[in-house]
Amino acid sequence: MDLKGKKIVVIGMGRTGIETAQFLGTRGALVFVTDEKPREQWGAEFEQMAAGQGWLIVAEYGVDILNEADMVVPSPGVPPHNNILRAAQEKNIPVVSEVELAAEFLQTPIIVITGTNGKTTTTSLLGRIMERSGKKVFVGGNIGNPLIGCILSGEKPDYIVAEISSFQLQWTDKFHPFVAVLLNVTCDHVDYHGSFAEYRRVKAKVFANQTKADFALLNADDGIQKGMEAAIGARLFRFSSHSELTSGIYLKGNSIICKGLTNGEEQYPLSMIKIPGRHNVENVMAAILAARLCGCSQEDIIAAVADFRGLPHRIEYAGEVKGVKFYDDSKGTNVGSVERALQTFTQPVVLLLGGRDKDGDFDTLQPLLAERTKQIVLFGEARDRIESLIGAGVPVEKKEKLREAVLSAYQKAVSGDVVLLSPGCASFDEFKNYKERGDYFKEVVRSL
Ligand code: UMA
Repeated sequence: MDLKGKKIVVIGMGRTGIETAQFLGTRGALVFVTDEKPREQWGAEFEQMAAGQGWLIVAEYGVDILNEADMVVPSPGVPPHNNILRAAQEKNIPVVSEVELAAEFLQTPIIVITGTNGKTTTTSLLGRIMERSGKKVFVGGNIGNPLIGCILSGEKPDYIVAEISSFQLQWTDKFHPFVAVLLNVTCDHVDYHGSFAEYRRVKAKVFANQTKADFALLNADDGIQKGMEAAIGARLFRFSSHSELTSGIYLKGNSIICKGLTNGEEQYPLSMIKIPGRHNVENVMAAILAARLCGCSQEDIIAAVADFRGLPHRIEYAGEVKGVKFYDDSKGTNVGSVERALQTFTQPVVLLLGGRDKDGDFDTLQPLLAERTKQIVLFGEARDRIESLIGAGVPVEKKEKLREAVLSAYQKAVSGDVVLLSPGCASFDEFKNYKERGDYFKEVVRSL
């Protein structure tokens, strides 16, 4: 792709937009940048990048920015129903996501981890396994650092391990991973994509350009993925925590068994996994398969998995007060992740649920809530909607803010119970992001 002299619009001056603009500038494009936020709020990183650059033009946020544009690169957070994006499509101006642009210029095999839940854990673990195996690896994407940054840094990794969200897949057409892992698909981001069906369609795009030289790794236990298999051109491997497979990787008793990669059968001890829950066994199995396909040894895999203690805000132990254990699952921003978190515990759970709603299908939680929770404390903007969906099977309390909700949850708990923050919603009604919400939760717990 020749970018020299092209007029390219970049929407959103967050991390992705800033690095994309910078990259386009280095390739000789004329870059028009815009953001719905006023310029004073774009931040120091933008000012630093933009200082004295003749190729960069700050333009007003609106459809006029498209005049004479050759291409638009939206930040992942800009929804497809955005006015500027709609107008670009009407004018037949290509809309291209940052990951698609980056992949065009990267000569490195890309291992993609996508799915509704478990992406960050699996991506981090796979990165660690690769490093343990002596491979040079760039770990990026939705995990926090855009892929385009790999080009800007001048690094020449052996592999790119990328956490890719549905937002990043939205505007892809040619994106072509060497290995694509789809961990699971449950309802999420309906407010962004318009429907669950559209979200599923976008997720399946990760396989769209793969060929027989590539690998697609699917979750055999996920019914939604069965419907995707027919259209996949890559070699398929599956993972399962529920049933034996003739080819792929599965859990059997206290072992993880991998078949079909080499002539024999490989076994990994379940005890090597230090992060809790069956969902994490699935994440580990997916990482093992991907790592083996990239030439990592069984020995290095076992050592890296055994060392991996998980990530903050993902069912993270947050302390104990008078026999009540607290867990921070602030990253659990959709209903599927609440389900996974609840399944991790055998003790009675007081569940903190709420925040900013993403049109989650909370009604589907009813049986699990009845089975695993003794009390639900709803908080934040979504509290009334969630209450109307979860039924009357479990006692419910409602609080406006997280702090009051935690205090109330603690009052309802007795020694031996678990208080779990697994909100099933975004954090933006009260916090900057899920990290801030999780840190605040831990602070309140410490103050008890
Ligand atoms: N903006 C507009 N118009 C809009 C929407 C946003 O101008 O309609 C502007 C905002 O004012 C802001 C900028 O766009 O200045 C923000 O863009 P962004 O939200 O895309 O943020 P980035 O900083 O570029 O971060 C993005 C991902 N954010 C989202 O997908 C919302 C980050 O994932 C990712 O780590 C980063 O790129 C690097 O690849 C975050 C996320 O929440 C963690 N992801 C979602 C999730 O995991 O559920 C998908």
